[in-house]
Amino acid sequence: MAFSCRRSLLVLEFLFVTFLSVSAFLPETGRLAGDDVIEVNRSQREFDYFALSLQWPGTYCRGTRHCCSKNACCRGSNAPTHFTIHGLWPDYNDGSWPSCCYRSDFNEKEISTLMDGLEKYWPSLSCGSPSSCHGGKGSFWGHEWEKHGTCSSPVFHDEYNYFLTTLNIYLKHNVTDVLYKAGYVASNSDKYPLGGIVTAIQNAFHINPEVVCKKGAIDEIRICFYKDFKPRDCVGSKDVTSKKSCPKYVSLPEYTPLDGEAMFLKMPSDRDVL
Ligand code: U2P
Repeated sequence: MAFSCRRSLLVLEFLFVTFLSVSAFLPETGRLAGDDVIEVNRSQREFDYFALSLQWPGTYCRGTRHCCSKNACCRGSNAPTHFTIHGLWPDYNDGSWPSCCYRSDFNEKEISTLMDGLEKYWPSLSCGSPSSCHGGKGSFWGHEWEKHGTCSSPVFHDEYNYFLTTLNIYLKHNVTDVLYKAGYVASNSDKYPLGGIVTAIQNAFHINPEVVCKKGAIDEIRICFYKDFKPRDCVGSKDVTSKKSCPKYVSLPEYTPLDGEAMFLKMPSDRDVL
């Protein structure tokens, strides 16, 4: 009797140890706010810092050929004239970054109370539908949440906090205003020294930003933060560095509204056109 009891205990012990060692190699699953079951991709280590990437509509919208309701470039005189949010990206100090860290399908309902702010400060500047992490296509916000937001753990665990905090950080660091006060205003004729633009941001936030250009025009400005959202220097990313992509004198193009109505008349349905 004592022997069979000890044998059962040994079997249980063996099963327990086996479970522990096997589970160490399985994707971690757990429950997050909103009761989502998550699968964490352990192969991507925790990020080092955040980059808030801002896009300049004057440059981005020059590439718009067709209109649709979701594209803020198509808002005519109401189109954004300030830097808008591209995304809040968890990054590594070596210039690379994690992406699509666990499965959490974007649910717009979770951020419905933030819609006004998101439409104004974080609109899509394209009619395209970016790919989501797990197959298929989705909205710009869905793409940013799934690709970057899911990698921002342990700072954020849910969509709502990711989008809310990004809006707050953006509103606290008004790059458009900083450049405006330093005399760098949207213009289709003037060019500005890249060094002057960088210095204006350095003076305002005491950090080195990253500037990305397209055809001599400012395309994006990135400002970076520690995990507690204190500003810090950005690390030039592997593919685009300010030195590589920007000339010494850059433009900050004015937004020229498309003939939106004519575009809509030609294309009555919101066709996805990249
Ligand atoms: O720079 C081109 C694209 O690479 C992604 N990117 C870039 C820098 C960085 O720190 N993190 C990052 O993800 C961006 O991809 P997206 O979010 O647009 O899919 C960026 O557009």
